[in-house]
Amino acid sequence: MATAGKVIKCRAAVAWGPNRPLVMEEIEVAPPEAHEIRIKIFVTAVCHTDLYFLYERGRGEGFPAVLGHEGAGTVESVGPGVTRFKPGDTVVPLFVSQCRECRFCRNPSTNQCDKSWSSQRPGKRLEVSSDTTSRLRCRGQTLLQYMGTSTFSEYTVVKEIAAAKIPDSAPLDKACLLGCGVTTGYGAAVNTAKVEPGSTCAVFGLGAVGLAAVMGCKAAGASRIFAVDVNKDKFQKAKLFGATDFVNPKDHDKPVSQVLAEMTNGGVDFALECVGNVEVMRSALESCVKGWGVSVLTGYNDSQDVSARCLQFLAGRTLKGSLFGGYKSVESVPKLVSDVMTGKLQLDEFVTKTLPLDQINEAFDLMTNSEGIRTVLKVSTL
Ligand code: CXF
Ligand code: ZN
Repeated sequence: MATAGKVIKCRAAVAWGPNRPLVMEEIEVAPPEAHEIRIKIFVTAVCHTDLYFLYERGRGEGFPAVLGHEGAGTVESVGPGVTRFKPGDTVVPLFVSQCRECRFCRNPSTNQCDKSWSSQRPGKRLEVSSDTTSRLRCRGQTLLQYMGTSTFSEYTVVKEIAAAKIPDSAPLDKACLLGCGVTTGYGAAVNTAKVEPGSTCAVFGLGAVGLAAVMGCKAAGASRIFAVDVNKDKFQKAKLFGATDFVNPKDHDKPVSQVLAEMTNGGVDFALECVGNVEVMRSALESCVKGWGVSVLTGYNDSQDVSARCLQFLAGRTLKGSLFGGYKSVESVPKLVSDVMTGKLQLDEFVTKTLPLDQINEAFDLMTNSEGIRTVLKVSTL
């Protein structure tokens, strides 16, 4: 590649501060350093966590930054010591890495790689990489790399342990969704909750994560899948993905947990929270049946704590969390891409709009207004 070893000037959507629209800028992307790869991004989608960081969290730290963590593209160049990739490889950047060496990678029961962006910043919660590890600059300033990925840019640099190699023939507009939303929801059902055949499930929140969770419950053989959302327009799509029953909390004058308990003779076997709202997290737990009910939270909120009565746990309910659907990222994303390519995982319905990267603020507006599921942004051409 003619660009290898050189700084690349390219276009990116820059977040200069909270509660401000992104600005398309020319940025500089430094060459990858040891064990890093530089990626040309072709497509990226907007996830609710990007929106949360920019507009909902309301805090000033972590800027300026390049957001974005659902992307797909090809390797432009590799840094010293890279063994897993070569220029031209098709990849999905990963916000959860898999080094295969740390205590957590060696334990089959978790995907919490110790070298992940999230583990590198203990106590910092939803943050961006430190300025010494960012390879992005604009107008003389370092741009922080959100979630270690920064896919809202024509080029980005990630650690080689934070990318999955996928077939060149993979449909990239679907593959990028496996960088977060679909994997998070589907895996929360099949890996973390371990939904059982014949069981009853409730999915709270019917965005991309929730719909993927519905899909996961169906794939695991659940007999009834309750789709719960305050927006009735979401039910039609949930039905398409396998939901059998629909509950709008607004239609009832009692707590939704009570409504579900009455419909299931005491509560569901599995509940999945896919909103990121602490009240909904509590409700999901309370919707589980005593004795063995399992509630999994996938949503995120870093300013409010989740609370519940002790008796909920003493009565035998379990509350678990799931990051990236519990999938060990590097080895699992290629398998999920293969499931998309063979038709086992049908993701067409997730892509509700395609726009150029320049119109990224429109994609944020659509998400703010709960319109559609995922907007896929075309960043550059193959
Ligand atoms: C996020 C939630 C906050 C931590 C990183 C992953 N999930 C999806 O975007
Ligand atoms: Zn996400």
